[in-house]
Amino acid sequence: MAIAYIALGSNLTEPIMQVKNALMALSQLPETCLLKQSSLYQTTPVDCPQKSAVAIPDFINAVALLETEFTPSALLTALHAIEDQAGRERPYINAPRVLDCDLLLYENEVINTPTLTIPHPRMHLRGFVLLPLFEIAPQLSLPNHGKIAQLITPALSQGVSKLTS
Ligand code: PH2
Ligand code: MG
Ligand code: MG
Repeated sequence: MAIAYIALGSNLTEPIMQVKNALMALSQLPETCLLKQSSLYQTTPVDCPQKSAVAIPDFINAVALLETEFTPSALLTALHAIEDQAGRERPYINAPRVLDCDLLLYENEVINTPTLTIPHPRMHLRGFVLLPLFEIAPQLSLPNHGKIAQLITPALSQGVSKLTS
């Protein structure tokens, strides 16, 4: 069994429901156990191009910890299937989305292929990933980037707040 961390995000079509449904879908994957899930967080969009006068909606983000028999590439395929099931469309880079499921970490592996980069290349900079990840794995160290406790300080000012309900 391998340990994997997954980031979930949504800013379209009832994002809270989308992220909750995605957590349920992760818990139902075969040969996989959902060990931990973070709270849901409301987060300010980062690096999202605004294509019209309408403001980009805030995101709902969360992070999950899985134990799985899936290989990294099989897990990636399963995550894409969960996104497709939610009706994900990809009109342009970082477009608003009903659901984004990103594979952040798989064991301590460093993987660089055309379709998969682990650790996720921007996770060490992004509060919407780091704060929920810190909630469920405060002792974690990221390959190449060190302890999460040290990474979260600059991320605290990025507009990430835990949902209370
Ligand atoms: N995802 C992105 C780009 N920007 N910003 C927030 N707040 N939350 C996200 O999940 C997010 C983002 C690319 O996947
Ligand atoms: Mg993403
Ligand atoms: Mg993605």
